[in-house]
Amino acid sequence: MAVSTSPVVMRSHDDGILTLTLNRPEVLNGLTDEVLDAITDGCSEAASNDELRAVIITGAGRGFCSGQDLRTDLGERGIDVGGHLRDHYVPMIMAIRRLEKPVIAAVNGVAAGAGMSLALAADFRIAAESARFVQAFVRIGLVPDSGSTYFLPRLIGVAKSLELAMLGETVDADHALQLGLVHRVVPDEELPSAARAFAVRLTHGPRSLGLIKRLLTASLDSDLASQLEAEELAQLEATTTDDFREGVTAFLEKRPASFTGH
Ligand code: LHQ
Repeated sequence: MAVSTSPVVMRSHDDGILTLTLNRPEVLNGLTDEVLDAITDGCSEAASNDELRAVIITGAGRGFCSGQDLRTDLGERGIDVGGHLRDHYVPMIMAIRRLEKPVIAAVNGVAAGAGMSLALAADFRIAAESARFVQAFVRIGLVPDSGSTYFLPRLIGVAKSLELAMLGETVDADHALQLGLVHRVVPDEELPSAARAFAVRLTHGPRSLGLIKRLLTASLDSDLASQLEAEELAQLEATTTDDFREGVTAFLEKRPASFTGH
């Protein structure tokens, strides 16, 4: 297992999985530019390294991510908040969505503000029983950012999204499961192994997993005709992969397929 440690995000890769662990537990993994850029860099590494086939994002300590670190000077007037969002938050969210490999948020504790947006940007959310989700923005007089206004209504509908965003109430893990915000809820101590088992399963998947992510991501903003066209192109691409050949051969030979991600 290769492990490299930075002060704010720990990176480890093992068995085709890149794990990014936000590592500022004293502020429940509040986001700074350095943290945001480290997550973006992690996604770039996952995109360029063929051996990596899934990414897990999680938090050290009792929090997943408390959103923007409010101890920085962002509250002061005159600070270029727009530039800050554009230069650090947007690249991180786009890197997660553009990465044609599955990204799993292992939500180990509170996910607040842009920390909740980060979890929503992932493809899968596995939550510990003690996980909580808070659209904390309104509590400090802000609007949801980092994609929350995009992902939330698509995941849970406009009515529930308005409620969460306007009331800023805390949603616990079971409620999040009921709402469809998370895929699984597991006991706290089982979260790392559950997230890992989920990721391992995906690392055995074919190259078409990335194409499926591309298509479903595109479908959120497109019409039927465009989507049918995108499916055709992606299917053409899928038929050129080694994994497609292996899938058909394995079917005909009545054995499980062994995919390489190519
Ligand atoms: C924190 C934080 C934090 C610093 C806990 N910062 N220290 C906005 C602005 C502009 C551009 C970019 O984008 C954004 C996006 C955003 O994300 S805005 C939303 C920012 N986040 C929040 O407003 C959440 C603030 N935190 C909280 O509401 C609570 O801490 C939550 C609900 C997350 C957890 O509550 P508790 O479990 O009761 O923990 P706690 O409040 O006691 O926090 C533990 C420590 O962490 C504490 O420090 P201390 O020294 O007293 O032990 C907090 O001050 C610190 N902390 N969040 N975001």
